[in-house]
Amino acid sequence: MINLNSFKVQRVQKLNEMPIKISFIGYPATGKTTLLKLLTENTITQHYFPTQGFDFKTVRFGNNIISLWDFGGQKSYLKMNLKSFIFGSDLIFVVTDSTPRNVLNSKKLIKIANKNIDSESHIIALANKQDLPGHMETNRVENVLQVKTYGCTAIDSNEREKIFNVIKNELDKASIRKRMR
Ligand SMILES: Nc1nc2c(ncn2[C@@H]2O[C@H](COP(=O)(O)OP(=O)(O)OP(=O)(O)O)[C@@H](O)[C@H]2O)c(=O)[nH]1
Ligand SMILES: [Mg+2]
Repeated sequence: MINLNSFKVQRVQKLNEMPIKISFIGYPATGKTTLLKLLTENTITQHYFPTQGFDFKTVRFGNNIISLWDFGGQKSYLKMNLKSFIFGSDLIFVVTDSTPRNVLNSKKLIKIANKNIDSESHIIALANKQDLPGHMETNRVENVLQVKTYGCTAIDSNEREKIFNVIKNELDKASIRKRMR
């Protein structure tokens, strides 16, 4: 069993001095690993290898170092470890595949996550797989989830900048919230 404590990232005091922790959670095959690859390697492979446990990558983003955490979505595993996973996150992205069923499941996941975060963390949703026929539109996903939601297509390398802008936007908001406290 992996000892998660050794991997915990400390809470950010000043955004440009310490690593910022961003977590990606969501049920299996919603596209979390693909998103991380898009952000850190810009490689797109469409093979599905379920993430066993978790993975993380570090990127420099302006003056900040950001650690991106990718948590495997297997239900029993996720439920058991969610609290440790998201501990100390500055942002938590809940990734859904924009199907009605998965969006409803993601709503439940957000509820559970909300019970396990402190006031410093913030939950945002990514409505992924917007390229697939029959996908729910982003505003409909947002209405269901009741958290700020951005639409995306993680297998499209042109979306890299857009997703970085989402991160930048949300980190700016997080920084403003911190200053206001
Ligand atoms: N059509 C489409 N397929 C996608 C998109 N994003 C990811 N996929 C595919 O969905 C499958 C699962 O993607 P992953 O990124 O491995 O999913 P995951 O959320 O990390 O899954 P777990 O590790 O099991 O939790 C892969 O075959 C991806 O290529 C997308 O935006 N559109
Ligand atoms: Mg994965």
